[in-house]
Amino acid sequence: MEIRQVDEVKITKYILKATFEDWMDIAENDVVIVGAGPSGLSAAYYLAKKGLKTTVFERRLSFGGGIGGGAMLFHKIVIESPADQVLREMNIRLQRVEEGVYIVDSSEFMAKLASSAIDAGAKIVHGVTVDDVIFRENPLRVTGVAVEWTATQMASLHVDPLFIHAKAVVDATGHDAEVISVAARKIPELGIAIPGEKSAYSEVAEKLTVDNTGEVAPGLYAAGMAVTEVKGLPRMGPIFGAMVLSGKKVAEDIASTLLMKARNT
Ligand code: 48F
Repeated sequence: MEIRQVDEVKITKYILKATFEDWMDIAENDVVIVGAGPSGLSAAYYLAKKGLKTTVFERRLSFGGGIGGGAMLFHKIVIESPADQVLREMNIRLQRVEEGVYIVDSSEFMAKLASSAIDAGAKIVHGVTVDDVIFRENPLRVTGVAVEWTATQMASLHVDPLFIHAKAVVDATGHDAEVISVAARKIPELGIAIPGEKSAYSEVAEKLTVDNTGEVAPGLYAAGMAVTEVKGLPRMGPIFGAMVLSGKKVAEDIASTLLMKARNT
């Protein structure tokens, strides 16, 4: 086998050129999603399918958020209807255990959620932490995010972030609702009060989480477990239907708002 020889500096230049072209492009977006867990990836899939320019920033070097850890590191996930429809759309295999309740393999769930979002046209950038938002007054609105390398943060280096514009920002960071928390603290005019997540009550938590998914301040949306934190709802544990349905709902809300605005301009 003849393996093509590539000079080291060429490798460097190809990587730098392609990366900087990407960053120039993703500096302005229709939607920025923070977190590549189940809610963020589902939202990215549905937003990109609608033709909206969607970038996901994920602080880790992996996909899936809490999916991989499952419950106590067990690698099976419970999904209930109607979320199974979303998984079927992504060719994720389901094992029925009772009417409307299914078991899914966590690695397949993570991989196919991510590949579905990417194939639909979403961009996912790893190793980047969102540590703040951008806002504008008159009208008061969140207009983007501040991003920093996760590695820089871990090293506690004093480095300024870069800023990224978006017409809508989705906090899909999970239990800590990191983006909405920082916006609530630093922009009190947004009037966001965060009651915090309640203890587990799975039977009601799934529906409440999906029903409460949406805009929490102009331009700033909550999906997944960030919703339970921001709205003071109970947690549900290792059942994931609400996570993908919440991602789908936030995508539909944002798409209808942005597409309506585009029609009216
Ligand atoms: O935690 P995570 O999976 O959030 P989710 O989509 O799903 C929650 C479930 O996994 C589970 C549950 C369901 O029953 O309770 O916990 O709401 O994924 C959140 C992702 O966001 C990343 C984090 O690494 C994870 O992959 N993340 C968190 N904060 C930031 C971030 C940040 N500031 N910047 C970038 N990524």
